[in-house]
Amino acid sequence: DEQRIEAWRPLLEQIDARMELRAAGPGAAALQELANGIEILTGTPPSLTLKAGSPPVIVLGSPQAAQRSLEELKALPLAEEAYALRIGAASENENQDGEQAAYAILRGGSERGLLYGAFALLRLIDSDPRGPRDLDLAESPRNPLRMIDQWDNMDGSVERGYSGGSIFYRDNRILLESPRIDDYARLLASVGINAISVNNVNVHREETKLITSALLPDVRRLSDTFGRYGIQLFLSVNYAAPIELGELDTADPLNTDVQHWWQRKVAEIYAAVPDFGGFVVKADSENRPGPFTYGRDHADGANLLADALAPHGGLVMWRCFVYDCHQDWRDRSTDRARAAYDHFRDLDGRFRDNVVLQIKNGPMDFQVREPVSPLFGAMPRTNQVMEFQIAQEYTGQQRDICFLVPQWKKSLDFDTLLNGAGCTVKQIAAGKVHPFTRSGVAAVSNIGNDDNWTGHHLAQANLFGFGRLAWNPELESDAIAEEWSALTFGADTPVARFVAKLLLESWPVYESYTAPLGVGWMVQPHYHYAVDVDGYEYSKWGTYHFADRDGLGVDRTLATGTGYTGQYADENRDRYDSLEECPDELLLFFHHVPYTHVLKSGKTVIQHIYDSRFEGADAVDRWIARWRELEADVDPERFAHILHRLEGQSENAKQWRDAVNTYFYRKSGIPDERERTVYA
Ligand code: GCW
Repeated sequence: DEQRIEAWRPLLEQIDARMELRAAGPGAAALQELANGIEILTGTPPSLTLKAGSPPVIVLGSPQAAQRSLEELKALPLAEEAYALRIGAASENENQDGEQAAYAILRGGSERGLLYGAFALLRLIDSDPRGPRDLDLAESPRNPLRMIDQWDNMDGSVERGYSGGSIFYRDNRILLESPRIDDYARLLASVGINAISVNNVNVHREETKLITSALLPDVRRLSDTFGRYGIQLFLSVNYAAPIELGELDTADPLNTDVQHWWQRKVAEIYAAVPDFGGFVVKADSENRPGPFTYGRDHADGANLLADALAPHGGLVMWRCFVYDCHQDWRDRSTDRARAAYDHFRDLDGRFRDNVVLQIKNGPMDFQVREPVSPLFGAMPRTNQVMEFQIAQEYTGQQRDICFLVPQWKKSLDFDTLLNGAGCTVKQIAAGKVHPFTRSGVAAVSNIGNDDNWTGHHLAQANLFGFGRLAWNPELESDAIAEEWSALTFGADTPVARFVAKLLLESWPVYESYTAPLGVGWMVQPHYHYAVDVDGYEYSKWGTYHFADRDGLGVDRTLATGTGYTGQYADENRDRYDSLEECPDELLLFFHHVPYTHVLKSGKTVIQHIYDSRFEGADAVDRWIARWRELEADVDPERFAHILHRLEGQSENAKQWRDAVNTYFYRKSGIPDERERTVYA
């Protein structure tokens, strides 16, 4: 490690920067991050010169050696968020006296691009075991919007937060004095996030006041903190704000008083927070207010806010998580999976240009395995972003390890076939399929005020991974896991190698001891951690597995089920409809089958249930054994913390294994072929 850093040293002693001389912009942040990062890596702060100039560039190492490349790079056309990085490390850069004349040049399409480049260079130095080498690279993000949603409440709690309390709020105040907020902006910028919404989509009484004159000055300071790192600030708003703030007695989107109210309100917000990004809205969803109250639809609702925001360049991120959460389990015709598409699809073309529909990756709710939401891409005239959940609500709550990058990639790679082959989610999100004016990806954050940010130390990999994937969805899961592990545990170390492996195994392992074959849920109601096979079976939330003595699964086919499959393009519909072609991992999402149904793997469903529950629990125990072997290679604090979490995961996995196996043994009466312990 030290040798590698030594090899970099000639490039890291001197920094010459040219940019506009603004103290609070991303360019200044780029310089500061580089200087700071270099000092941490080498122990010596670089010498620094700063002059006015455009486009923004930073030269590290020998300015003479860099000269010719610098002129070339300056002339390169770059998109606003893009950066170019050129490194000259080879020995031909030695000057006559035989001194190293290595250099690195960073050029941004803007200061923001420069900041992304600075972080990319630091990542390279710290994670690439090869050391400095000649490199010529230009990158720009695939997704225009790369957004993080906080579900933080002003009382200091975090909805579905598994890492302590909020870093943003306590006792209904904004924590402006907290250095965590500044560090969070740095973390997010380091992986290219460019937008953040800072309060829960469930907007309660106190948060409704974030858009009032009492709190807007504090919101401005938050906006400045994130703005310095190129991140635009959004707020979640309460659809009924005009009523709840005591100013009107209706929130009807077609009422002119309501329209004027929002116009004035938005003008007031922009006067106080000039760089404001816009609103995130959860309306008519899980008992939140919305346009349905007034007999209006979601286009009316979203356009009301969009019209108010448009003159200021603001966006409305309108969530599509709209379904009946007061369902009757006896009613077999209602299917929650259908809801988003049924509510929104026919509104295509009615939304303003500055509305972006925010659609959860699956049609249900962030389960360990779901098909891709059929609404994504199905509205060619409406901007869309896909919403992921970094917080592990249903995937182990940051107590169990579940590296979600492979799951997200599965969604992003899905071919919707909506305009013929190649209409993948990632292409649609990038705005390459439909003429979207704004699009991309958003995700629910997993951080809190725990010292390690994410509860489980290894859950940091999910936040990092989301940012990397949002920047470039073509990155491979193993590359992201390896990069994070190297940055966190040292490049090319046994710990980093094992952690990367563990991360990559963790989603399949988590799936293998929890709800089988795409059926979902089976969790303790409300908390959503730990097994309760029938926890939601007779509930109003619309989340059933329909297990009986003969079989299980949800029939969502066109012919005999809820017809959900009909929401996909024909070829995808046919594949899901067909018992033979439906992928095993989603079988029970789409079909109700007997326990004796034979999977493509050659196993019966019941035997698959038994086998994978045992395999999952065993895998966790193998991780523990390997982790113990690494004790001498990792600091005691992280060693103990990760061991402790793994032991908890092992217990959870066994609890799931036994509860699920026993449940299905009792239902089916079919014993495990391999005669392992299944409790009666
Ligand atoms: O998954 C569910 C969660 C709710 C959440 C909701 C949503 C913010 O259980 O806690 O509310 O999704 O996405 O709106």
